[in-house]
Amino acid sequence: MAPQKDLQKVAAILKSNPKVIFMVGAGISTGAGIPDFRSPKTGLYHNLQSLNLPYAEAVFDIQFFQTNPKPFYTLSKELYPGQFVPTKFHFFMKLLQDKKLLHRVYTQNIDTLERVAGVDGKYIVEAHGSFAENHCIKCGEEYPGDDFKKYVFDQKIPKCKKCKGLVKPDIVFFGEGLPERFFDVWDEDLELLQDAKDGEFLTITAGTSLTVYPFASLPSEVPKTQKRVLVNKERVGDFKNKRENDHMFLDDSDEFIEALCDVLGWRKELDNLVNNAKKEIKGSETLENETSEDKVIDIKEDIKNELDREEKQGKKEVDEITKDLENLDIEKSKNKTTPKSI
Ligand code: CNA
Repeated sequence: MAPQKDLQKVAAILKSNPKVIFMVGAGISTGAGIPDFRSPKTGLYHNLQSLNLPYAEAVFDIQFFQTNPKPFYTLSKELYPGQFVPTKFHFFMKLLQDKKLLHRVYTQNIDTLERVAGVDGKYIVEAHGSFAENHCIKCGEEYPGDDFKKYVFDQKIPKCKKCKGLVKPDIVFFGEGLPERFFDVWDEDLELLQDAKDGEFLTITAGTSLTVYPFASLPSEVPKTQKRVLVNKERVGDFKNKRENDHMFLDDSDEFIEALCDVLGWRKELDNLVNNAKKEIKGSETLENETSEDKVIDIKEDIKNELDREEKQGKKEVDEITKDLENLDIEKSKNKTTPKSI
């Protein structure tokens, strides 16, 4: 639980109307039921063993994808946007937008939950892309989103309508460059940060292990004159060298937001945002009672079922082939006996 004294300091900063920049990762979405990469036991990497990958990151490796796209498509079905309700942390970003305090959201996430929570696209920089568009990795032709989604949910692998190449959503894989917008917008924001008065900006880094570059270097590039907050279950990256202007909360991101909003007197506004959005988002009633651990178990079960299905399918095919071979043998022996009988 975040110490009250530290929460009050951050609340006082927010009350002084700073421009807020978020730098976030998978940890802010675990409360929605989407596993992160690296958390022990619940992280995707821990649970990908069943996909028989040579190494866990291979599922997002462009070279591996070119030879075996199946594990990525198995995982895509689980992570596909539209199945999750944003967390309190996401709605806090929306609350800051409503209060005209939001300057930018740099996200490594591909789940689009910032948008679902109502944050305007002009504030968002999806540094690692998203499922919004898909392209052929061979000829670059765009692939229609609805067709792509259907293939993903049917667990089939879509092929380019033009050249039959493999199709991939515009998610940045290991071995690929980040979108230009990431570099352009960060250049602009960095200039603003450098020219700003002391404490004019507040950066909030949350739910990220700060291990994937170049994103991981953003907090370290924030000038020392500006205040930084870290909300993460562990101390990460540049926050291992604490600055004078830093506030660190080694907490669950949603619990932190609840506690902060209580101190700010914004809790009712936050809860209203959450409740109104939940009413609008289809299917939220069932998801509301499902914990993130339940969802991780669901994902594990889905992967297992998929593998069982494939195994059964494989066995069925082997049985059919064996039967065909047996029939062939019978035919052959018939053919062999026939001439004899002639
Ligand atoms: P990561 O490496 O898995 O790190 C997550 C961090 O968040 C860890 O330091 C955890 O301790 C921390 N954490 C986990 N849960 C919470 C919580 N409830 N409250 C506070 N902290 C928490 O993930 P990163 O984002 O750093 O890695 C970058 C990858 C992850 C990007 O390329 C993403 O595309 C990718 N990813 C995205 C999603 C998503 O879109 N939701 C899910 C899984 C992976």
